[in-house]
Amino acid sequence: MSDLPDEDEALGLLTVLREDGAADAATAPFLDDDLLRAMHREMLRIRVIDERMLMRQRQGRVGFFGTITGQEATPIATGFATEARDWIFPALRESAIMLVRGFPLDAWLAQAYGNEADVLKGRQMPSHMSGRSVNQVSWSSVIGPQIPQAVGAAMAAKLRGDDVVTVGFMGDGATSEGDFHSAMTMASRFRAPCILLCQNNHWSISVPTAKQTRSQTIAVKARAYGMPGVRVDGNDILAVYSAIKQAADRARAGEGPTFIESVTYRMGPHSSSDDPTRYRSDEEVAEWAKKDPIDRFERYLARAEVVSPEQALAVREDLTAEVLATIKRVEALAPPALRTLFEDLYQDLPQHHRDQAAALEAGPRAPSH
Ligand SMILES: Cc1ncc(C[n+]2csc(CCOP(=O)(O)OP(=O)(O)O)c2C)c(N)n1
Ligand SMILES: [Mg+2]
Repeated sequence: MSDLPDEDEALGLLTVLREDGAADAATAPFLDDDLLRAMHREMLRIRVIDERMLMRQRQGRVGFFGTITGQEATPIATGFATEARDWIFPALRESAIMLVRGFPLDAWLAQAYGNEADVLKGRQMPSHMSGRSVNQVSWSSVIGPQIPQAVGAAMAAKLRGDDVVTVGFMGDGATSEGDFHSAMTMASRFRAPCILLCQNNHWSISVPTAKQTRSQTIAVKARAYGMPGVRVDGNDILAVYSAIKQAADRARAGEGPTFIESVTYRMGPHSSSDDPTRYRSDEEVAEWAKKDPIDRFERYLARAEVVSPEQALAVREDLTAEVLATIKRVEALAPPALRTLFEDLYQDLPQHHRDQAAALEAGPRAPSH
């Protein structure tokens, strides 16, 4: 255990941005202004998408949508702190990494609508985005399996000598699953080049984290597996960026996995199917609203004279126009063609499927009496 960093990393809270917008010189990463502006833009972009898509869901135009409002810092930092060749194994709130990596917004939104532009042909649960072109697998709707999958992919990369790091995400609820234990054990034992990152947003649907575990922190669990556990302020994008960059460097240098607990808060409902007012207080939500990760970053950007409040507003307006125009385009597309029901399973379609396809093509028959 002697090679593990100070226990404080797992019990404390790595922070860069102070409430007043100043950055802690001891922990701040050196990032150039263009990168800071790009990070800000991406945080705002997913915020705007979430606002607009939740409205679309309420209007009945899309069946399901999961927002990440309040949790933007972790996925956006991941998008910038990892390399394009690294693989992402998300839980439920990391689809925005795809956008940072250049996945087109049209194609991304098409996966929320499951229409003809959806590369998954409407077969996946809506909004469970994935993109082969950007090395990101689908959301894991089942809680936990993506953690050992991320470890397995990292072990494979190591065996093949590929310079690839994998990032396996989970929520706080997922740390109570058996898959968490298997993944942590294997990752550490085989020094897999991966980052296992828990977004502790304080809730697993209606179960608060305090009822999830008696462990002092989630990060400290990593020590028992023999790997560093780092607890970071998940509403502080510069702190999360630092933690992920260091973990990725460690993994690439052959020093094995790192476990990160990113402490944040889910501001919105668990998904569009949830009503959080049934199980948590308005006061708690109001307290966290004051810690909004975008506001916090904007105070820093203004103080550092990188993005003024007026410029931030202009970026938001610009993004709103772009997002609305894209939604309009994607919404106008047709559902996947019916014949796609018969695709991708057989090389040669069996006769009974051909008969069914022909019947479908011919349309409904008049009822026979
Ligand atoms: C194995 C399994 N159990 C239960 C569920 C139902 N479920 C979906 S999301 C969720 C809570 C997940 O909480 P957490 O891991 O903290 O992630 P968060 O939603 O907070 O991001 C549950 C219980 C499921 N999908 N899979
Ligand atoms: Mg949670």
